[in-house]
Amino acid sequence: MIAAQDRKLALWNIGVAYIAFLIGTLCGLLQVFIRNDALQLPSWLDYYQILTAHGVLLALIFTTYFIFGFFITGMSKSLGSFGPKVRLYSWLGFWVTTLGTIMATVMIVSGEASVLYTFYAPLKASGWYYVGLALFVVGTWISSFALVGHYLVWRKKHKGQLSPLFAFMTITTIILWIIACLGVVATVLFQYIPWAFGWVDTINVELSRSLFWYFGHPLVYFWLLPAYMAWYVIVPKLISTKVFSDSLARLSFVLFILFSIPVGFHHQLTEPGISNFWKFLQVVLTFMVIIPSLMTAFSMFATFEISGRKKGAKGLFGWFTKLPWKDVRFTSIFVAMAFFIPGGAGGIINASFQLNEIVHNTLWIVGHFHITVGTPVAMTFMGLTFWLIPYLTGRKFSKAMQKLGFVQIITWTIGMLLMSTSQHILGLLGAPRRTAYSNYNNHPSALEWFDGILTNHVTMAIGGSILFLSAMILIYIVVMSLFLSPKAVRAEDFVEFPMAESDVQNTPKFLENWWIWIGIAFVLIIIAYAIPLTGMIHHAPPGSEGFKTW
Ligand code: HAS
Ligand code: CU
Repeated sequence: MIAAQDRKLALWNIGVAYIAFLIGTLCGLLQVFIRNDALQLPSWLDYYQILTAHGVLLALIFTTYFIFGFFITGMSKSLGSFGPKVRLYSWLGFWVTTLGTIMATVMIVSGEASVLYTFYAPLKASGWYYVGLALFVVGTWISSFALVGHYLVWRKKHKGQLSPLFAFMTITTIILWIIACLGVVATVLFQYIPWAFGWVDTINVELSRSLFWYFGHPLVYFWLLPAYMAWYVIVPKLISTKVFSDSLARLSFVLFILFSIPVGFHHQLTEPGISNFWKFLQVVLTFMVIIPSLMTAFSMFATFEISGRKKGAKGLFGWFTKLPWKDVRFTSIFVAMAFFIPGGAGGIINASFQLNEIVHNTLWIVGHFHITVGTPVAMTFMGLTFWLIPYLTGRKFSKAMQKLGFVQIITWTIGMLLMSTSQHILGLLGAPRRTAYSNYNNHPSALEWFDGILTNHVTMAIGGSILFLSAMILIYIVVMSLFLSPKAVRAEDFVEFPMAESDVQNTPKFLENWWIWIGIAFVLIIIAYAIPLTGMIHHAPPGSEGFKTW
């Protein structure tokens, strides 16, 4: 078991994550009802306010805190206990992040920041909202540097050795995060804050959006990579085998450093002000960033097959029956992976220049991110939660809890299937996103479209309600594992951190030469962004004043 002080640090991070999860999922429930006109909100609360809270609390706060909780635990386990300095900076990072979180949340709740999690200008929130966001990012940087420090200490002591796979992947994710945040920090500090506090009158809208998406796209891989870490490092252990290929795993991670950043324009394909050439270039790079995910899929199937064959499986698909389906830690993650097949395919559709015209700003996109971050990532985190919290608290994860865990992931699966399928189809039929609801002024054809069994806002709401039920079961499991389950006493009751072996004999050393990857990443970023961003600054139309539309 890792040092008590490191456990405390991890538990505080996971605790905040689940507070955000509780409030965020409640907001999600309210939303699907409002879209059905089934709910009249009190005058101090409105749809966009709830939508902002839902996006920020789940996509940003829940994920980030959970990720740091997971990283802290895994880094302490794979590299040894933190030194006093690393601990100090980790706490400092935690509190700065939390201060930012509280400021941003207070602004949202008080109705001063109903700008959604993308905070597109010229929607204008209170300046303190942007200050909160900035503090949030700075806090995560401090926590990140603490982990990097821990890693550097290890490397000094182990000259010439490759670091353990978990540590390598943590560092990759952190590098990606720090480079990605440069964009959002630039726009928040130099554009939004001066504008929101009234020091300048107008804002360059196109530039602010582009800097946002420079950050916004790699943000999705900041969520995904920790899930991939679980797939590469935890899953093989759960199915009693080793990591399929250490070099493949590391290579796929460094490819994310290269290709996940210079692709933000694929969120802006319908925007004027960026020429087709630059959009096309970034679309091509987007197709490059699909490759490490395909490598991951390949690697997962190989892992399953090797494990299955070892257990006597025959034939093409015999391994399938040999997987440990009764182990909720495994089944949850398998379902998460399965969701990512349509999730990833949808991403490829979105990224296709012409097809984007059809799906952009419709409910299809909402469907897309609920089967990328909302299930593959979130359900992987759930699968980790089942053992991570008991591991950290030294409490039991009983048979009854395991059963409840199954109920939780099954309800999440059903709820998400209903909700995301209807969102995808409704989107294709033209239902917009980022609006409370629209049936196009009761136009007959819209009424007809939106009245099918799956193409229905009611189906979406039923799905949303099942999801909320599932979330509450999870909260129950979390509270039990944190405070109430009996402490483990006998050796066999202690919950383990399942970390698989990974053979590094054949792994090329240059994979851990970070400067190569950071260098190439910056070259690609400059190629993709330097000219179009300069153009946006030099040929900017008059800036926009702010609007408060709520
Ligand atoms: Fe995306 C919009 C393109 C992946 C999240 N995306 C979004 C938004 C979010 C989001 C939140 O090009 C909305 C932002 C907003 O508010 O406006 N996305 C992609 C592409 C990928 C992709 C090309 N997205 C993600 C991931 C996310 C995420 C991951 C969160 C974690 N996305 C877009 C585009 C838009 C977009 C456009 C803008 C749309 C617009 O117009 O606004 C790729 O990375 C996907 C690659 C993935 C694969 C799948 C590999 C499969 C694996 C599973 C193996 C399964 C196994 C199990 C082994 C190719 C690894 C076997 C099981 C069995 C049952 C057989
Ligand atoms: Cu993207």
